[in-house]
Amino acid sequence: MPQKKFVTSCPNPLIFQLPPLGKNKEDFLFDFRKYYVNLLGRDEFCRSPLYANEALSLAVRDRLMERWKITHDTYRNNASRRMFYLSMEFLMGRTLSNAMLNLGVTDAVSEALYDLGLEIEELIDSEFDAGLGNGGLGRLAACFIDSCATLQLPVIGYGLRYEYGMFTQSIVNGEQVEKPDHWLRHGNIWEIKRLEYSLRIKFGGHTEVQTDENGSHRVCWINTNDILAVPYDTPIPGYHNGTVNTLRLWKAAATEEFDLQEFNEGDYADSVAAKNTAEHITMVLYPNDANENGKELRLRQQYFLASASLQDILGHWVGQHGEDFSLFAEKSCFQLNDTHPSIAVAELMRLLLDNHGLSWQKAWTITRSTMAYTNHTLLPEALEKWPVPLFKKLLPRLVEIIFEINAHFLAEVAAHWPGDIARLQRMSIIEECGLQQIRMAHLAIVGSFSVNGVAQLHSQLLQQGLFKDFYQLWPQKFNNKTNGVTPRRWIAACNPKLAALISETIGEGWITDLRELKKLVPYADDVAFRKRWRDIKQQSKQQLVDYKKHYYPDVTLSADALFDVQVKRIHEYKRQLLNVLHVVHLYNRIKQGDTENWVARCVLIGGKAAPGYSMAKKIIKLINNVAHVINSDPDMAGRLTLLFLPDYRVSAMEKICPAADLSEQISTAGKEASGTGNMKLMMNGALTIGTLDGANIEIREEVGDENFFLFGLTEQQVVEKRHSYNPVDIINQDRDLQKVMNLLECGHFNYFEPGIFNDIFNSLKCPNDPWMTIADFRSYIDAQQQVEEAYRDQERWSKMSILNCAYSGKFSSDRTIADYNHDIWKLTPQPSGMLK
Ligand code: 26Q
Repeated sequence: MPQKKFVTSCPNPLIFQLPPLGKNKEDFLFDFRKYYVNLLGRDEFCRSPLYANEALSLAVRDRLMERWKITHDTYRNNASRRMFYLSMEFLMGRTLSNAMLNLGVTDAVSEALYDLGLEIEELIDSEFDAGLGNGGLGRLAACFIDSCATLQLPVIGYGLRYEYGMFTQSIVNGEQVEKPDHWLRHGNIWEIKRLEYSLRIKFGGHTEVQTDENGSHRVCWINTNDILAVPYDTPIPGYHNGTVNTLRLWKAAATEEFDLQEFNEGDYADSVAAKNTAEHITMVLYPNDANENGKELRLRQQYFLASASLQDILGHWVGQHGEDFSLFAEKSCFQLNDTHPSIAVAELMRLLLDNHGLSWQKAWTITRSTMAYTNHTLLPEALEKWPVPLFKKLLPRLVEIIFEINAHFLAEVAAHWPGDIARLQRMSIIEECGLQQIRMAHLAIVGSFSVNGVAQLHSQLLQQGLFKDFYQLWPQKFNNKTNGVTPRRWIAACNPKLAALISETIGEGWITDLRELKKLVPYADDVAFRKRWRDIKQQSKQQLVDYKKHYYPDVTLSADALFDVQVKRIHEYKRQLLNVLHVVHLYNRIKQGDTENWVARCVLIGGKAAPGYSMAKKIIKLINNVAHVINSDPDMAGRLTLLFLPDYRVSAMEKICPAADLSEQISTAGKEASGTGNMKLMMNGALTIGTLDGANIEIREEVGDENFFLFGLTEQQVVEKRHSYNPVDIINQDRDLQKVMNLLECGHFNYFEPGIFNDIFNSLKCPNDPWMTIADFRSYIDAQQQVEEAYRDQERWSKMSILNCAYSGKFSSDRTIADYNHDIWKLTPQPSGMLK
């Protein structure tokens, strides 16, 4: 059945030539009223900030729209090379304040709202986070597309429009309780639905070889159950530059005739149910959890993203160039955000072979010169594999293509290492032992011209360990791209007072060239500057105290305490437990009266546990139980507080990082690929206590070891010590540690819940504990002592804080993106017109 045509004729281009909208206070006053009163039908008696937020967002969006169109036209007219960032996650957080900042209208809007008796903060805070990601990887994608727009690179982000994002977390009796995150409940004004660009995605069915009129063979994938992919576009503004790029997210919907057919057969209820099944595909974001591995729906999601995005891109190409793909590789490039979208390698082959009639050789040359793959983890359980039978049932044509790719690839390996059967088995895309499985990382490496890790150590470990065979075969494919975060959201928007002080001192250049923060170095020795720096930190801490009141109205907290922050997903390798051991150690010291020159400390821990990760959930419970004992003990008052901040998310981090004094980056060396929270905290003047892991190593290199609290085994020592690791011996030889373990194990923190933490204690004491927490206890405690010493001298601390910010320039995602572009994408910046 032919698809409906939505566009019947070309409208007159003159209708697009509207005069540019103003960005003054009066312009916003006018537009705000227009939307609030005329469109939304509200008046001065409406108390909900949601409508004021919507009216303002519409006014801001209008300014994005005009720039969006110009950018779009520029890219089309210049026919420049483009990059497509494929990611299962885009953890965007809120949009309004970032859009105002990048458009340069924050002040005008604040003044307009002030005249109306409205507070900009309240409107900003009423927006729901777009939580379409788990953590680091998803937020990285969001920072990257911000930087691409700021660098004016022709980039489109492709992802999924999950109906439910990352679950919201509340704490009941110390335990995590998950609730679905229905973030679209009140609509989403930032997205534009583009039904006219919907595409069909095939699932199931079988393949057949057919002969066409020229006598050549073509594989047809038939009898499929098709699902519609509907695109929703979100504008991504660059900073003060007029560029507005696109984030295109796909929603699954039932195809119309599919319903109709069943309807004709009288299965009305079934046809409605089928519509529902179709929509399941983009219903919910999968949590980052080993237990969710191998789920059929996840594979459907991955293919849905890859197929919709590639069809969209190829369709566009054909619209411009016809069926001539000779320049396609020169003009396009795909970045795969982990293996999650790596089925794109096989899907691009399928589309080029079956839909566009290219030869295998031509299709493979294009695929291999357009795909680039980023790895984000070394943890073996996170390496995706799919059982061949499942793959065959869902995507029969793709399995054929993957096996053919593998056959060609193994021939190449065999030619390189004749007779090395073990190597063939290790490198094969198909794992043969037991149930046949498809190794997605191998598919990604074989199908890409570039493979990168996300920090120096991580990239090095990929080359020497996990992907060693591939590195030996293709050393030139491998490279490092140390992560970064956008300074617009992570300093300018979330810490406006600090941003103003920095700009007043060194100018505004740092916002788009973060290395300029180095100009702050001399001011670290300026007493007056240090005082202003400290005052701003103090105000941010007070704001965080007010924020936490919402969750803990009864816990008193002084902004004078050292704010010691660990916020990230809860995982054993991130070692929130090591933090807890330290807190219990401090508790013991206070109880013993060892409080001379005591440094008051507030330990803040936040993060979500994957719903199926029971150990992580127990860790949350332990943190809350310890917090309860500490926070209700009068001996601790003014000395030690422990708080678990519920529902950690992007908008929470925007309040937390300006207030942090100490950044806890304490993973077992070799396990955290990079980390990006470490960078956000550093930029906001927090000092790091950390292991030599991920990007911590580079942070320390930049800021100097005298401004970083280092502890713990190195990655090499972790590997070496593993065989002889005996945590019980270590406990027995360390009085402090013994006391900490005794107190924990005697049930002091779970008096009425006996035994609930036994799994945790046993894992700590197990010689096979992969995270070797006990091994790092002593050096961690010593490093924490040095933290206290430094904090006691507020002048010294302020100096170190300023230097941490001053040397954080490397960790701008602008630098990361410039590196990707220089080494991999090779795009030319495309400034787009006069409107800034
Ligand atoms: C896999 C299978 C089934 C369901 C979900 C998943 C899944 C989802 C998300 C697996 C992994 C993720 C996310 C991983 C992630 O966030 N990794 C982090 O990436 C950051 C950006 O590079 C790094 O800074 C962190 O070190 C890394 O842990």
